[in-house]
Amino acid sequence: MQKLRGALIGCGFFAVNQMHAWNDVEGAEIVAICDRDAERLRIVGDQFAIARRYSDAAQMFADGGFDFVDIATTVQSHRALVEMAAAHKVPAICQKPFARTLSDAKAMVAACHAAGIPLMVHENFRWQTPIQAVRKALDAGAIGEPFWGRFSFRSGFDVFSGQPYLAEGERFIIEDLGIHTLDIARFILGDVTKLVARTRRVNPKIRGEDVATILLDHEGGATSIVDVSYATKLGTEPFPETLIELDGTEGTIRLSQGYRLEITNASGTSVTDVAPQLLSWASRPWHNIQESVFAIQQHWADRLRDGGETSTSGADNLKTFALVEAAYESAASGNPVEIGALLK
Ligand code: NAD
Ligand code: 89V
Repeated sequence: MQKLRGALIGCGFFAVNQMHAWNDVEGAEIVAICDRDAERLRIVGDQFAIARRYSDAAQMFADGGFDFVDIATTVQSHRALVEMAAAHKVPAICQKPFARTLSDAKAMVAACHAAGIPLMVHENFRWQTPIQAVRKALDAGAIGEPFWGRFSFRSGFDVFSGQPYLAEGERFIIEDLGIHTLDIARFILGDVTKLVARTRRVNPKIRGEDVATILLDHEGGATSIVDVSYATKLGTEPFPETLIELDGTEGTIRLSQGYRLEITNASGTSVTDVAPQLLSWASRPWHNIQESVFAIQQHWADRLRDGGETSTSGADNLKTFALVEAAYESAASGNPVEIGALLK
């Protein structure tokens, strides 16, 4: 089997995980990289022995010779780079947050659709082992019909040292982290019709909000809470675990700190360890995220080969991105926001 050849744009903090994961993905390899920062290009090129290096994405696309592009830059460049991929008919993966605005995100999906190329958002959190375990338990009917849920990420971890730009934006936790938690809520309980949100900034050294609480109505009738915080100082730091509580007609699921999955139903209570693997290149506490990076990239390679739709396609991600926009709108106005109107 000939390997799919990929090109990666953006050789920053997180791209190193993506490069390691591409080394492990069966059936794909990175053959070219691009970064406008010469030092980042050199570091990543040398670390992963990539000979084809570019400072300009347009030049890389013009030279071609790859089957897909992995866009690992920050949000400002996503629309231009996805549209460049569409113009060259190159299937594209784009990091989250997908775009700066929902209208940009819609334009990106439309451009790839018109070009006839697959587009996947690198929304990896739903690919984490503990999240997949919750989904599997629900699919197996372990708790009947879920009617209530809580998706919680509360931490005091210093994310700003690795990603200084997170302290600078007008928007912070919903756009950067809550976007994952909202996607998990959709993945577990289905699409959302309406939400209401409250936010605040506790850390005076950053510009955006670092705490958010969001109440969601799901299409299937369930109600859930998504609560996220980077201002929560706990005895044992849980970063980067998403904790889940689900109540169903036949039982309950609790995914608690330490990757402990407890399921209670008529058969009694079972407890399972759903900890992620520590991949050879991974390091704690990031290994949960790092393993999901491998999983989503393997999924991309598999779907690119068989022509199937990816779990977090651009079209799917519009429904997560709409929740981000709705949460900011609701926090600003104080009112609930209907999601259907945003997606029209
Ligand atoms: P970063 O600033 O460390 O790296 C971005 C790199 O892209 C920089 O080296 C920059 O020079 C380069 N770049 C930007 N625009 C470019 C362009 N037009 N052409 C070529 N190079 C360009 O950022 P990061 O922390 O690595 O984050 C990158 C993305 O990954 C963000 O969107 C972030 O939200 C996301 N991220 C995702 C996860 C996750 O688990 N899914 C975790 C961390 C970061
Ligand atoms: O996953 C992310 O997008 C990261 C972090 C986990 C630090 O929020 O930015």
